[in-house]
Amino acid sequence: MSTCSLILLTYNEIAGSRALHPNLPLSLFDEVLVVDGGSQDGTREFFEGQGIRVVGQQRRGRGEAFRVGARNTTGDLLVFYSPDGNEDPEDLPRLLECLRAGADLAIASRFAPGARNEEDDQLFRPRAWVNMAFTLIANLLFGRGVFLSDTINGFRAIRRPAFESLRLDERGFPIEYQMSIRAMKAGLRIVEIPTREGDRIGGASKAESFPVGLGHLKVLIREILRFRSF
Ligand SMILES: Nc1nc2c(ncn2[C@@H]2O[C@H](COP(=O)(O)OP(=O)(O)O)[C@@H](O)[C@H]2O)c(=O)[nH]1
Ligand SMILES: [Mg+2]
Repeated sequence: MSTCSLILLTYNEIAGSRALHPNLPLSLFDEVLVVDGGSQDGTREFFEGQGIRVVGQQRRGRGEAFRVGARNTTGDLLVFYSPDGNEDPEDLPRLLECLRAGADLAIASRFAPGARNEEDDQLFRPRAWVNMAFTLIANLLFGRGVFLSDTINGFRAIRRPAFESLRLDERGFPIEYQMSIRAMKAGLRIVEIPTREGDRIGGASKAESFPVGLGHLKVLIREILRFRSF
């Protein structure tokens, strides 16, 4: 059977890490690794205290963290999880099942039927709308018959050979968008599961809307200019 690695992505995420660690189904994984972006709030020490291996980053950014995670693990299946409260640990086995059933990339979608995103109880949902617009454009330009509802959520699992074949080079948050677009271009088998996005448990988001939105736009333009290659 294929081996699987759980990769936790953290940057000053102590409150969420403490609260969610007991709920993580660690026994499902052959290996668990924390990639830490330079936390100063004890996140790193917390996980080390739990006997979990932690690696740091030489270069900053969440995109870089994905690559550091892949490089420092050996599993055939890679599952990325961010312990900030947004991602439901109960989805972890479901993402794994998708890969075991043959998907190359499995995404926890905040916009699929039955899903919830953090702005759902608001009338004004700027973040959701911008996300959905980027996803719509990606589908229209790069889709291969399957309509994805969330190309941007970072809660996802991917086969290692697929991850490597996409040659992702984005440094920051838009790594997930780049991964989804390139996976569509490459004709990979992409599956979504509906997820219920929880509220952030503590600390602050590191994703500032404006620069991160601009970063997504840059990824999109670059992938358009490269047409079907990357
Ligand atoms: N390793 C690493 N993790 C990061 C970095 N930036 C953000 N994260 C983590 O990625 C997850 C998502 O970040 P967050 O700021 O909540 O983004 P949002 O959910 O889009 O608001 C959290 O667990 C962060 O701690 C980084 O540069 N390196
Ligand atoms: Mg978050």
